[in-house]
Amino acid sequence: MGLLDAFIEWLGLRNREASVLVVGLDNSGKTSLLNFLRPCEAQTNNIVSTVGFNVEHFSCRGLSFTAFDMSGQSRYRTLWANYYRTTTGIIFVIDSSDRTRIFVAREELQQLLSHPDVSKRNIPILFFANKMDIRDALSDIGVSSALSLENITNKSWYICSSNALTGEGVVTGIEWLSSAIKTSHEQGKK
Ligand SMILES: Nc1nc2c(ncn2[C@@H]2O[C@H](COP(=O)(O)OP(=O)(O)OP(=O)(O)O)[C@@H](O)[C@H]2O)c(=O)[nH]1
Ligand SMILES: [Mg+2]
Repeated sequence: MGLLDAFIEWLGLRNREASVLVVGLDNSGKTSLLNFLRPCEAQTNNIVSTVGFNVEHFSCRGLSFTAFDMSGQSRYRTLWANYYRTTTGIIFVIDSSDRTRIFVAREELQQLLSHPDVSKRNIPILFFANKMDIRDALSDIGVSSALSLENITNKSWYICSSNALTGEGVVTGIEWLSSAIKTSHEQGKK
């Protein structure tokens, strides 16, 4: 590393990169959350259910994110595992108003956590308890308890209520993920 590179690194000015996998059941709001993170002029009102996956880019706190927005439809969920090995962070989105399917979300989460490419790595996981605006939606504590998040002891994780339509909670969550990924990069260097 040259002197200038070392100085830029020391100042924390380098825009480092992160690859994140965005998963959760269909209709939970994954694409809507990522739409909110686009520049205003690139946001769309016409969001349709994702087929396969889409790739999105955004930045937060000096970190450039490449986000793989996976389809949550059951026939595409097997695609998620293809990205576990290379991902530096996971965003798991839950529709907090869908009390019936929260148990399906729980099963998908258990499968993700027990996958060999995830189970032994300290990949930070950000949970969005989305659709907080809907009456009778579960709180972040309710979602956390339904998914038994307290059992995740070997990874950094954080849960945040969100409204993907107004953006409430979205930046708070992404800022946490940026810090957690930077910390895991630093630990990886040691
Ligand atoms: N009220 C409310 N509706 C939301 C919110 N987030 C997303 N939606 C709506 O939920 C529906 C599904 O949103 P998507 O972003 O397509 O969900 P997805 O998780 O990407 O779904 P798949 O691509 O099928 O996996 C859309 O009609 C959104 O407008 C939210 O926070 N509140
Ligand atoms: Mg989608």
